[in-house]
Formats: sequence, C-alpha cells, structure tokens
Amino acid sequence: MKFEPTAESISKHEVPQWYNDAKFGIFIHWSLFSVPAWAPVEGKNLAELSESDDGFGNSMRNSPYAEWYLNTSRIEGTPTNLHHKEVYGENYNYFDFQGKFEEANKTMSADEWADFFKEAGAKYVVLVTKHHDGYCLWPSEYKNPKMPEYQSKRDLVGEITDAVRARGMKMGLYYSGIFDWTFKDYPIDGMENWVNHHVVTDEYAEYSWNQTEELIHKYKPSILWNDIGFPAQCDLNELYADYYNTVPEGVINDRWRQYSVHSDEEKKRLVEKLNKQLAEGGISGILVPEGFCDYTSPEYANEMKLQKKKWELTRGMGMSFGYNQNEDPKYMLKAKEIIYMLVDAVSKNGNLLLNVGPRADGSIQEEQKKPLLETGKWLKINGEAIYETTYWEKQEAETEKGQQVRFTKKGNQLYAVILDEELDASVVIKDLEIPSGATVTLLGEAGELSWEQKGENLSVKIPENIQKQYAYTLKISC
Ligand code: FUL
Repeated sequence: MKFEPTAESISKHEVPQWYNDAKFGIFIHWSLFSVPAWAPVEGKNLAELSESDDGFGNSMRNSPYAEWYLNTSRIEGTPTNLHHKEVYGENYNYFDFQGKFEEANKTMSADEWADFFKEAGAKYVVLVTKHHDGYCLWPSEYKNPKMPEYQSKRDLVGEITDAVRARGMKMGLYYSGIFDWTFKDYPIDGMENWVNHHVVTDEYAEYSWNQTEELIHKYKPSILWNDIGFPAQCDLNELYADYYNTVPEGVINDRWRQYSVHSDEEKKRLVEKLNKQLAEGGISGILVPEGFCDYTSPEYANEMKLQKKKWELTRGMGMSFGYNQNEDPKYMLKAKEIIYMLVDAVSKNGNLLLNVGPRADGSIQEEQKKPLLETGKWLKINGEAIYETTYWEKQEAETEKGQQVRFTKKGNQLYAVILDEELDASVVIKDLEIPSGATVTLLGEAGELSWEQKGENLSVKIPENIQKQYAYTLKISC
C-alpha cells in the first residue's frame, strides 16, 4: 500500500505482524554519557522522584538517568554537578568526552553485542543514534551546525544494524527529535525550561528533519523511535508517508509531540497543561501522543493494564538507561523480575523494550548480562507462550495458593503462565474453565498432565521431579 502525506492516509497504517509477534526487544543507550557513566542513586525511578514535593525540578536535579549527565551537571550544586567538578575539574566541557568515547569504543564488537541480544531472546533491538546530548553515532551528511565534528567517524549505527539483522532480529533506531543540548547552554531544571528546550529555530528543524530522513533511507529501520517531540515546522504526515513507503514493515512510536509556541502567554498555558499532565500521568504523561502513532511507549510504568492499542513498556535494567557505574546492583532487575514483567506485558498486549547500557568501551556489566541470559534460557523453553501470541479474553488469574497467573493465546492453544518458582503436586487455577476434550502439558516436560474441573476452578496434577524454572507454563490445547 502506498501512503500519501495526509492524516487520512497515515491513519490507515496498521501495526505490522512482526511487531505484534516480537514481544521482546533490547534498547541500547550508549554515547558520550557512557564515559562519566554517573548519576545519583536512590533506588527511585524518575516517575517516583517527580512525585515528591518539588516533583519535576527534583527529578531533574537528582535524575537517576546517567544519559542526562550533561543536563544534570549543568545544574549548580546537584550531586552530578559536584561529581563532575571533583572528577574532571570546574572547566571540563562535557563535549570533550567525545575524544574519550571514540578512543574507548574502538573495542566495541557489534557481533558480540548482537550474539548476546539473540541469546537473551530478543527479537528486535532499538539503538540510540542521537540522544539529547546531540552526539551522532553515525557519520551524518548533515552536520551539527554548532559543532560540525560532533559525530562518530565510525559508522556505529551501520555496524550494529548489520550485526543485528544478520542474526534475524529487527533493527529500530531512536532519535531525540526536539531536545538537542548542543543548541542550548542552560539546563532543564523545571517545566518552564523543559518547554524552552524545544528547539524552535528553522536551522534546527532542517537539521532534525534531514537526519531523520537520512536514518530512514540509509538504514531502513523497522522502528522509528522518536523521543520527546519533533520540530513544529515539519510535516509529520510527509515524514511518516515517506517512511512507510520506504520501509513497508516500519513502525513508529508515539513521542512526536509538536509545540508551536509564539507568545509568553501561550508558553504559560503550555507549562500549566504539562504540569497537569505530569500530575495525572507522571513523566510518561507529558510525552502522551497528540497525533497518530502505531503504539504508545510508557516508561517505568509499574502497573500494566490491557490496552487494545499496541504498547511497549520501556525501562532500564536499573534506574538508568545509560550505564551508571554508581548504580547499586540491588536495584537492578533479576531474571525472575524480567520474566514476570515480560509475561505480564504480553498478556496485556504489550511488548517489553528493556534497555542495556554498555560501558564506553562496549563491554556490558555482568549485572546486566546475567539476568538477560537467564531470561533467554527461560524463553528457550517457554518462548512458545510469548512470541507470536495474542492476549486472551482474560489476562490474570490466581491459584488457590495465591500465585499469580497470566494468559496468552495462539490459535487453539491457551497458555497459563504461573509466576512462581515452586509448584505443588497439584495446582488449582481459580475461575478457569476449559473444554472437556482439552489436553494440558507443561512446557519443558514430556507428556500430558491429568487435570479436572473442580467447579469453576481448574486443577492440574504436576509430576514429580520437574526441572526448576522461574515460571511455569501450562499449555492448554483446546
Ligand atoms: C526519555 C529520555 O529522556 C531518557 O533519557 C531515555 O532516552 C528514555 C527512553 O526516554 O524520555
């Protein structure tokens, strides 16, 4: 289908099957911020931080996001500002991390990364190509008008894209469409400056547009993952139509807000509106889509609900996306938590885009690697209940013992995943009735299980000596 650059034509775009099927992706945040790799750690995510007194300002000053290092270090007196002065000196310019990053990243092997992502069970990868600090991970034809050399000579985007695709995974690209801190010399320390940081110049609009177009045509990303917003001068329908016509399997996320603020009065109204959205929906609330998107992208959302519109939960392994050498391992996800989060999301029509933050030299810390590899092992046995499934009429249940159960569906198979490491000899799932001719098996174990309907509850006999797993999948073939 050929798309026209009109809202009507774009609205006909459907989420491609591959994206519904893929369920599990790896996000990569890796850039200059991976050199200092530092953010304060309180074990709180941004959403939680912003709920405290001077919520938003506080979440900027104490941001646990190491990829926000440039911004946080620009705010006088913050832990990151003090850390920066102490380690690098008062006058050390963040942009000088470029030399260090480029020296360190010579050892990065895209093949090793891609092998690891595949082993972790990911079906797609999304790479940050330019974060808010403005550094480009590919040698762009469109040079930053303020700092023309501020880009990688090595085509990191191309190498990683090729390595990921060579292993049968899909490749998506993240681009910070409206925040670019090379265009601003003051920090975002509250909602007003959040708004002021939307770069409104024509020069920037042209730059952002050209680079996004370049990414589309050069790398043909299967996902165009824009962040924060996009210049108001740009016609997004034109961009989307060009993207879908160039990459027929393409998907776009929801963070394409466009603000055109002309007067102080308009700005004031916008700040008020955003503060309200922040109060209602947390950090993700101020990124809510206003126009078209293929899916929404909640960040660090704790409670998940079924949404018919496709969605993708994103978060880091700990409280940061960029590698944070300061991160306390106790706040980092363990395999069990990743698996439960993935199963929960999938049962509710979501995907999980879990972030890895490599060190500047491309190595990945053990605390991020190990749980992901264990997730991959679990998926080798249970992937059938995850990939290529859809949500069922009911998403959640409980066993009589109080264990959480999540459902997914594929054709005539219903999967009931029991989120516990221990199974009793008999498991009773409450309020679950299955047809009398159904067969029940346990993924990873041979043979059918005996079962009976006890009123509205399903009782299943579990054989002795089954292998230990983080979660167990009953496959019910109807
Ligand atoms: C946010 C950004 O500000 C974070 O740094 C991160 O990139 C996340 C995925 O999106 O809005």
